Parts: sequence; structure tokens; C-alpha cells
Amino acid sequence: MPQPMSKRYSITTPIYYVNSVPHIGTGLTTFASDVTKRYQQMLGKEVWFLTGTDENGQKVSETAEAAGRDPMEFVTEIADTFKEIWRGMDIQFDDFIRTTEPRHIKAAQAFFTKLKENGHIYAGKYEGWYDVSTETWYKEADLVDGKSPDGNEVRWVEEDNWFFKLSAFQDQLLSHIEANPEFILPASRKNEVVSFINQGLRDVCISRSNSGWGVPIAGDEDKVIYVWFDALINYVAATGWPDKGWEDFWPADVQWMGKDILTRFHATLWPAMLMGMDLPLPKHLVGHGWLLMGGDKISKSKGNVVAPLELAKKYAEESGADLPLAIDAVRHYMGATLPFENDSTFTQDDFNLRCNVDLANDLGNALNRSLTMAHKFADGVVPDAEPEESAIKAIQAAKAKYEAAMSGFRIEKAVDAALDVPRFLNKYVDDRAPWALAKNSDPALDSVLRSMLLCLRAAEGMIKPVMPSTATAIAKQLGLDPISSWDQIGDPASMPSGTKLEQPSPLFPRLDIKKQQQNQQKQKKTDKPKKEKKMKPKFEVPAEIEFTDFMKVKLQIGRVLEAEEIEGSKKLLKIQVKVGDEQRQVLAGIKGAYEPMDLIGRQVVVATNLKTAKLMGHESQGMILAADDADGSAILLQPDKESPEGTSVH
Ligand code: ME8
Repeated sequence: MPQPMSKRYSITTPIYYVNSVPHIGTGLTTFASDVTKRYQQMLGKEVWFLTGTDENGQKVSETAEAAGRDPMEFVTEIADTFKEIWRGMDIQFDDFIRTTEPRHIKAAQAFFTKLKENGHIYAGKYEGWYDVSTETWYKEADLVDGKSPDGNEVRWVEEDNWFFKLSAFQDQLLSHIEANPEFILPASRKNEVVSFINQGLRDVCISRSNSGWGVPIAGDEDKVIYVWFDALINYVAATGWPDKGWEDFWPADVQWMGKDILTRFHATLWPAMLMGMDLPLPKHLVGHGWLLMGGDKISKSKGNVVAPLELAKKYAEESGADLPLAIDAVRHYMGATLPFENDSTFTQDDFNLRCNVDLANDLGNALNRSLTMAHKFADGVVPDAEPEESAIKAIQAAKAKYEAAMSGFRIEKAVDAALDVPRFLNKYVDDRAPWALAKNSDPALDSVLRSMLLCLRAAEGMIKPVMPSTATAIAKQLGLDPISSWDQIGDPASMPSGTKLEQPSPLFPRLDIKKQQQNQQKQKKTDKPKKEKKMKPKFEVPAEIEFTDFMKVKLQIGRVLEAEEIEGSKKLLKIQVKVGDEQRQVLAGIKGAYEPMDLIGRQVVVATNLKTAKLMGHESQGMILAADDADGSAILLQPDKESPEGTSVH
């Protein structure tokens, strides 16, 4: 028997103008909505996520005409592109409404008629300025140097029109905002809305003369509904209103948007329209900041758009990551830098850095090290032991931080909370040193390994709303189905003893940022052999040296944290070593003799006061000591027993 419907957790994005295709700016709001959806689903909610396109604007028909295109064909093409790009970005919208669809036209007309019947619409004459690019009315006093406050061209309009009595809702709006402190977020923008309302609301002109494009007003077909009035109605039109069943989808739990359309439209006009219709108000309106580039808002009109899928493809090509994971990298970037109160600035360098630091280093290392050690010390099977208290606590703390962040729609804070887990895990591995426990046959080893794997499992669950493909890939390496519910995170049962683990395989290969900046070219090929030859300078070793000369070399115990191959080099490995409190990058000519994975966790002897050298374009801050075996390959020197990193060697 079908279950009775229940009210969904409803999420909306603005409906986007179809005068340009999606970019990383419009992507931001859509992505924020998608993360909200996925998180709420993990909490067990049934979610409805609506997005769509705003197609009835004067600007749209003018753009189509300028392109010599049939407007309907033109808007359909762009609406399809929106859907395709959102799907490409792994956005799981449940409904996509277009304001040229019959269901929207029917609802918009019914809404207008009902609001008029309720006495909130009257006929009048409009005289004023109109900004076609943002479809906004302005009075003379609003203009700055003859243009809109945003610097757009305006045109004079004189028409008999319909007006909505917005001014009548001033007090009701203010008391709703006051009684519901979380209605408008962030709080700083709520204050802007309150002062905007306090300046006095004017009635709004809600019709335009019908030039053949738009939603005609029932009973007055010479006019179409003003596009903003029409567009806002999409949110209830998509619920099926006025037909039965709309209550399952409305009111929205959260309506996401950029700050540009919060004050005048979503936080003033829209709730007043709903009040006039006796319809419930959305629970939260979130107006996030802008993504800027070179100081300007990213927008089609500024010509500075970055296409999200192109960004992902470029990263996939340059790093070698699989495309679905590269798409997750873009999603991660959007989440981590999501401008809530302030604006944030997109730069390619910042994006690259986030991929390297957050994904390749923090997350990637945690995954590689944990799985490598589980294979090395537990035959690749999750040990039968209780996880340690410190790991459970760290997971619970990160989880609580994530939940608090998401309850205030702070996606950037939630992303940070999720990364707390791999960050903790990397430190935990350094501190608990499983290699030492294994060496000393310490019974704590199994608990430490189980704790590491439980942290990985928790990280998989916590990154899932932002990086769904990555979560699936991690779950696969853990030999399990992906985490589906939020409760599972941190529960030892989510990482059962006896689970057979896969071999680790890196998800986010590190980008060579310097190489990218140098634009790859530069006689790299000719430099390579020369530089590699410099590895072992041929010089005469003197028969005798002074003791004081020998003492000039600072030798210390270090621990290998990471090791990787260097593209194009036959001999070198790039190794990150912990010496005392610092981490150094050292290049060592030991490729072939050692697998990078086998080096992780091993103690080595490092010469730490050699001048920094550059080999194959990579810095080397020291030298790892090794003996030459008979065939010339390396045999690493290692202390006879574990010693604290940084211990000096004589
Ligand atoms: O305003 N940074 O549509 P629109 C952050 N059709 N967010 C950005 C952004 C940027 N650089 N650029 C765009 C409209 N956005 C109307 C909405 S709703 C009933 C009607 C996002 O295509 C942000 O969410 O101009 C902004 O509010 C929205 O795109 C504007 O999209």
C-alpha cells in the first residue's frame, strides 16, 4: 500500500535567467542547495529540491531577438544546458521548473487573480525608470549618474499598470522578521532588510504592457505579469498549487540565493505576496555573498565566467584524477570557500592549493597511510579490537561541529569540520606510531589500526554531501558500501572487524603547482638529464678530513610521512620527512630499491644542514643516508631501535 505523503524538507534555488549558461557563480547557490539536500537525506529526511529557469523577462526576449532566434527555441536550449551542467556537477535536483511551462503560467495567473480578489492589487499609472538587465523598477531619486545603482542602463516607462500594495505589509513583515530571528540569514543581511523596510516600502508595479512574451494577466491580456512577480511564484507553482497536494512541498525549509536578490525581492516582496495570499512563509531565506574574480562579481555581463565543468576537466587533465573525483574537487572548492557573510575571490592558484592541501595531503594521506599500514600490519583485514577513546572523541567533536554548522547553513564551516577527521587521523598516526607498536609487538596495535580505519570511515561519511563520488571511492577501498545515514558516522559497527580492505589507490594526485605556473614548457627536457646527473657529483673523497669538518654535518633521525615518485625521473623519490617538529621535503635517489608506500612510517637518517638544492624542479631540503649495495642500488640506514624524530646522529 502506498505510504501517505508527508511534508518534505523543501529546498529551492533562485530560478536563473536564461540569457547565459551556468557558471561557477550560479553554480554556487545550486551546489549549496545540493549539499543541504544530501545532508538532510543522511539525517533521514525526505527531501524535495527545486531549481529552474526564469524565462519571461524582457531581457530574455531581447537577447533572443538580438541573436536572431525564436525566443522559445532559444530559452529551451539554454534551459536544457542548465539541466545538463547541473547533472554534470552531480546536482540532484528533484524538479526543474521553467516559467514558460503551462503549470507555471496557470499558477501565476491564479495567484494574481486571488491576490486581486483579496484586495491587495489595484490599477494605477506607472511612471518611472526600468532596468532591463536586472528587471528592476527605479524612481528618479534611486538613479546614480542617470544609471541604476548597479551602473546598468535604465529606460523611462509610462504605462497604465497593476500595483501590489506592498506598503500595507510593512508592519507585518517587520514583526515576522523580529519573531523569527533565523528567517533571514546571515544576521548581518537581516539587519539590512530591516533598515530597507524601515525606510518605507512603496507599492510595486506588477505588470508590463504585453509585447508577446510573458504571462498574460487573466482578464487583462494586454498586460503581462511583471517578471519578478511572476518568477517568485515559481516556488509555489512547482508544488502543484493551487491544486491539492501542494502542502507536501510548501513552505520551503530553506530558500538559497545570492545577496543581490535577497533584500528587495525574497525578503520583502515575496513574503508580502505570501501574506496577501494567506500562504505560509518559508522557514529560512539564506542570501550568501558573491564569488568575485579580479575584484568583480563573476557574471556573464562582466565577461569573467568560469564554467564549473571546464574547471573540473582541466584539473582532471593536469592532476590525473578521474573526472567524477575532479568534479568533487570543484564541489569541495565551492563548499570550502562558500562566501556566507562576505564575498570570496576565485583564483586558479587558490583552487589548486585547496586540491593539494585538503584533498591530496589531508584526505589522500590519511587514506593511503591507514590502508597501507592495515595491509602491512594486519594483512589487510580490519582487526577485532575496540577503537581508542581519543579517535571516537575526535570523530564526535567533528560531527557536532558539522551539525552546528549545517543548522546555520554554514557550508564552509561544515567542510572544515569534515576535514578535521583526516587531519586528526594524520596526527593520530604520527603520535600512535603503529610501526613502533608492530615492532614491539604491542597489543595496542590492533586498536590503533581499528581506530584509524574508523576515522577513515567517518571521513567518508562526512565528506559525502559535498563529495559524493569521493565518498563512494573511499568506501570501495574500505571494502564496504558507502555510509548512507548520518548516525553511522563514528559507530564502530560501521567499520566491522573482519572487513577485507582493498589496496590503497590515490584519489587526488598532487598538482605540480610550480610546474603549472611556469607553463610547463621551459627547456625542461634538456634540463632533466643534466640535473639528474648532478645527483651524485663526482668528486674525490679526501683521504683524511678534520674532525671539526665532519662535525659540521648535522645528522638527525627523521620519519617518512609521505613518499611519491617524480614524473620523468628514473631515480628520484620525493619524500616528506618529519625531523623534530618540522617537516622537510627531501629528494632521494632510491627509486627502484624501495616502493614509496613501503617507506611511509620508516625511520631514516637525514643530513639536515645541507643547503637547499633543486633537482628536476623540486626542492630538496637535506639528504637521506643510504649505503650502496653491490649493484649500485640503495640500502637505507635506519636506527637500530625507534628514536624520537630529531635525535641527533654522530
Ligand atoms: O536573479 N557569486 O537570476 P540570475 C555568487 N532570475 N552567486 C552568484 C554569482 C556570483 N558571482 N552570480 C550569480 C535572477 N549568482 C533571477 C532570480 S528567483 C525567483 C529569480 C547566483 O540568473 C546567486 O544565487 O541573475 C544570485 O542570486 C543568482 O545567481 C542570480 O541569478
